[in-house]
Amino acid sequence: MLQPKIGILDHVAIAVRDLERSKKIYELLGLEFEKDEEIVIDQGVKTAFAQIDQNAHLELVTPHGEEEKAIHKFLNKNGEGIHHICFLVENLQYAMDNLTSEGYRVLYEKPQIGAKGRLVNFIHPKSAGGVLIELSQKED
Ligand code: CMX
Repeated sequence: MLQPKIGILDHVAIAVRDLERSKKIYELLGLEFEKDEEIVIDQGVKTAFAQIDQNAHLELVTPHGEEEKAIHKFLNKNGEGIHHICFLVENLQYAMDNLTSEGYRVLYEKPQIGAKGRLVNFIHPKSAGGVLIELSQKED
């Protein structure tokens, strides 16, 4: 199978307890956060994005809602810190099939709707050297 086109870093996500408080250090370092924060219901998170360069962003991500989702669990276990990295792919289903056929553990059977309404999926950290990797389908 041909290699999927993976390689453009879209964002590094940091799990935080308080978005506003956590923005400050990055603003002092010159990053500017998008005015609108986004709630991603399916993931139980609220996010704030800041552009770093043409492709890459910093994402601050915090729990939203009552349900105990992945980000709650991560914060309870590890405290604040780097949560995942996200790469853009041309075709998410293709990338998922390719990774699965190579023995990697992709979390969802079907692409999910993530931040910015993009199709996303994740590679389990236990099959990716301890790093949670998100794949996000590039917008046209
Ligand atoms: N980075 C690295 N390792 C992680 C991790 C992370 N973010 N989250 C969990 N782990 C590790 C745990 O520490 C644990 O390791 P040990 O067994 O050595 O203690 C192991 O993975 C646990 O795996 P698990 O029992 O399968 O499941 P968890 O309940 O801890 O959930 C995961 C892990 C990846 C399945 C879950 O976090 C998930 O579904 N993530 C995808 C969705 C997501 O992260 N959403 C939030 C962000 C959304 C957004 O930004 O839009």
